[in-house]
Amino acid sequence: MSPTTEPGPPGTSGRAQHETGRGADPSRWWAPLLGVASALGAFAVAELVALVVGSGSSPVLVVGAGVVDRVPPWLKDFAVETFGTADKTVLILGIVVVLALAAVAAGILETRRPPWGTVLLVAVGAVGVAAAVTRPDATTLWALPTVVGVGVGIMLLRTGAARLRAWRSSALAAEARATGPAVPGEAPETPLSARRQREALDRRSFLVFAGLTTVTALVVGGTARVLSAGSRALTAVRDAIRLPAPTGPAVVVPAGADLDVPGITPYVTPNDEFYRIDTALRVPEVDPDDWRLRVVGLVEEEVEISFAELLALPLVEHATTLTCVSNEVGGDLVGNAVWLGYPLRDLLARARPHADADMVLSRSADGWTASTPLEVLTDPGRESLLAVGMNGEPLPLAHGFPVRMVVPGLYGYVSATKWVVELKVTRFADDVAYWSTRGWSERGPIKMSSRIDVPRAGATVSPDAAGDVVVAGVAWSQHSGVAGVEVRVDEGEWEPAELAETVSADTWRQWTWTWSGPGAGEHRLAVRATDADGTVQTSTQAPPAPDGSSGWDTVEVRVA
Ligand SMILES: Nc1nc2c(c(=O)[nH]1)N[C@H]1C(S)=C(S)[C@@H](COP(=O)(O)O)O[C@H]1N2
Ligand SMILES: [Mo]
Repeated sequence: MSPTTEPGPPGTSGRAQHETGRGADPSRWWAPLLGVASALGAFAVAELVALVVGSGSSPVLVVGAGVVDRVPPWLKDFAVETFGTADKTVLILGIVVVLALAAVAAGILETRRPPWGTVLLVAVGAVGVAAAVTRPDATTLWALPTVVGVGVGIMLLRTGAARLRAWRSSALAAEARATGPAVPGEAPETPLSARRQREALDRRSFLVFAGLTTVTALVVGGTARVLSAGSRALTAVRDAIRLPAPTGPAVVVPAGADLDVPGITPYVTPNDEFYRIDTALRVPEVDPDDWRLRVVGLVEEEVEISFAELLALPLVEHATTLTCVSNEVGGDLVGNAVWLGYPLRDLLARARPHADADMVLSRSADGWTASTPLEVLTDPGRESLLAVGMNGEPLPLAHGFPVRMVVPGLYGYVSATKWVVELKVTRFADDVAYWSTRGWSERGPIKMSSRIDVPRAGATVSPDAAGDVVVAGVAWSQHSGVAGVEVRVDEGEWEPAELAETVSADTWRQWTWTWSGPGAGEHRLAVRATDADGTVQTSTQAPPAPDGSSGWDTVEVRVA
């Protein structure tokens, strides 16, 4: 951006410029860039204000969150299918592109047809404010980053546009004098050198302004972003927490839960490898000192507890395999952990739900909701937990710190509320949860499933010295438990696999089967499970929506 180079498209011929007389118009290239510079300024200021107002209030995030909540289910499914867990990044990029186009338009409009650029910025700002104040966790203050940001953006745009127009007219004047008749309204005797000087001054005035705006915006915005990585402070709070030991027996994972098969999914999923699914564009930051859980609705007595009170209650440990309803057959949106928490049935017993209640609508700090059947949560035979610990540590921030729900046997979208802050005892007839209004079933028991981990699909395998190929994987049927797994080669007989140990009926189990003397060439392996009730996993193929995928996992391999 050297102030002495004329920003024109390379290759534009000088003759054509002189003929049309518009070649010297600097606003053609600088007006769009002015729009972008002003937008950068607006965002830098907005980020700065968001630092004070709260980490969730930054304009791009609130607009993104608004989009997440409003996209039609088919588009959401398409995004997840196409981009997987990168869908959030793609969404943010999309918003940035739209905003950049709006900024370019604002720059051109404000230069050519003032005040239409200002009007456009006000309109974009209005969308931002609407998105901010309709966030479930927002206060009216959340409008502030957008309002102040857009205000500053408009000032920059108007100042810049005025300077650009000045430069434009002096550039055109110099150009006209150089190539043809004098400019109307200007004394013909103004020497060309004076006009050139005038143009140079106007050019410098604009370019210095645009350059300073851009550099300042980048520095201020960048600093604000770095400072807003406030989750670092919360990480420190989390690291300082010492969870109490369970009052009941601790979960001891026997060595036999993990088979000695390279490439098999471990029985307990390490926290940093655990799948993450939620609608949050930025992980909600819930300070345990501020955290309260309220039990409200159809109850005899409302209950409210703090984090310290929760930790002081008798906590239990239980291993539960979580599964996402969006998991495809053979997919990896499933993980197993040892959870530490307080039984939800005990908490609900304190609140004494009314007899006509049949559902608990749990709500997170960021306004997401899940509907869980009340009878599942009060079932004495089921360890539904208000969890604070995951595999011996406080919950990771992304997995619901400081407190989440974990319910054996139900898909996450109807049970596993992270950053949970409210339990509303209600009725399915009266309330609907987040995903139930978006094409998913209001109840979501997990479907029995099994997966082949080894060999990988498409692999070429060679039998070992004994002429065998090891086939292995995991199978789950939470709360009933997996009692058997069978494997089939091509369309042959089902052969029983060997099952690893487990610590509860609420977790998956590893399995392995020895494929003896496979013939060379292409083969297709299939797996199916049987639960503790003797039910065999269905072959009927179903997609994830509306209530979970089904069918047998199959992999094609080549024996060489
Ligand atoms: N607050 C909140 N909790 C949530 C969700 C969410 O979007 N927001 N998603 C649910 C879904 S769909 C699943 S599958 C599980 C995933 O939990 P994980 O990310 O710890 O694996 O969280 C559940 N809890
Ligand atoms: Mo999910």
